[in-house]
Amino acid sequence: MSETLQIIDPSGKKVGTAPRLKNEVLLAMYRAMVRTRAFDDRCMKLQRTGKIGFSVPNKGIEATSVGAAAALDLATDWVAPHYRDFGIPLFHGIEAVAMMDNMYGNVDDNAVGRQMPVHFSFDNPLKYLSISSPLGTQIPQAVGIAMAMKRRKEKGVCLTTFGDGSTNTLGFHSGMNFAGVFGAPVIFLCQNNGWAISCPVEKQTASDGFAIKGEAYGIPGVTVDGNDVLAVYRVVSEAIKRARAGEGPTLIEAVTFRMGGHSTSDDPSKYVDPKEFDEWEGRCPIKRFRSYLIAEGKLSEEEADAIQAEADAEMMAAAKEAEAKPVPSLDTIFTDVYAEVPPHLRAQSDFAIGHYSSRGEGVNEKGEFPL
Ligand SMILES: Cc1ncc(C[n+]2csc(CCOP(=O)(O)OP(=O)(O)O)c2C)c(N)n1
Ligand SMILES: [Mg+2]
Repeated sequence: MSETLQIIDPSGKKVGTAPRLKNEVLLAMYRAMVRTRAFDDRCMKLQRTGKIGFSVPNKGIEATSVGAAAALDLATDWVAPHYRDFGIPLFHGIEAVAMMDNMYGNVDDNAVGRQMPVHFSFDNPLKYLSISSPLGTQIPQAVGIAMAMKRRKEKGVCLTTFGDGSTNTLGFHSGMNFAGVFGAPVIFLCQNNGWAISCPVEKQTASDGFAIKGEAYGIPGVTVDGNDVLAVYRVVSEAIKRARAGEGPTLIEAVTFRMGGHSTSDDPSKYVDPKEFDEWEGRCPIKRFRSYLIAEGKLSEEEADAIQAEADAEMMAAAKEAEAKPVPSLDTIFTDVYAEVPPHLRAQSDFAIGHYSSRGEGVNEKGEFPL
């Protein structure tokens, strides 16, 4: 494995040259990491109490998502995201309630409940593609976006994020090859979190890490400590600089760890050694950044505690607000695919709506169609 860049060690000590960032940016990064964990924690509780159907644990990944997000210039840059990336929209000002609307699939969810929870679709200004479940599909999409910007001589770059397991998809290979040949301004960020569901990294690939995979495509590969937000910020910023200067793509491997199950449908105690969780708890990205900011005099213990309390309250309120909204109306099942609903779908729609009305079981006071 190539050398792993680290700027803050697990105890919070500075061991490398920190990027020059204003205090307000450092604090925005810290706040986004804490909010990411709070959003994740709230969603896990909502799922366990039967309020939402599904979630994807983000615990442990906060520095990778937020460090990368902070390096982007939203005026020009696009994101083609992985599903385990709550920190990118949260850093970039998407309101937690908009994300909760998707978790509940309520009337204000941009996908009006047609997607699974965690598969967000946001409005601009965040140039953030909708999340799709098939692994790796976002990678060639990112290359296409980047190529379009290059051909139009625009300044933008596209960041795409994906997991270690996703490097075994056709999308990864075709995307990397195309980007290497044509010099697309794209940043490939692989979150190596140790697992693809229950398949460990050693059983996914015989190569020495993931960054080295860039070599075969003529793309520089860099390895970074994915639990060190400043190191992630630095490598992504450098990759963006190269891409903007016309020097082509970079593959970044962020080494991190999934501090939970694959999803709420998974039980990691069946296959992850509990010692691994203990070890990685000692490398917690949030504790590490907090200690660093306090040691540098940029944050006090009291301020850090207040940020935590605010984030917990924010996510609780967002969940309450999303939960109080009605579900989408039944007719939305048939809209938004065709400009004009074709006759066979019109007939199905009339039947479904008529069925409920004739049984006197139309929309209840919450706007639901009870089965
Ligand atoms: C093309 C495709 N194959 C298989 C799956 C089933 N699947 C869903 S998530 C997952 C593991 C992905 O692992 P990784 O890319 O490392 O991301 P992580 O979940 O660890 O963040 C698999 C195999 C899928 N969604 N799409
Ligand atoms: Mg993984």
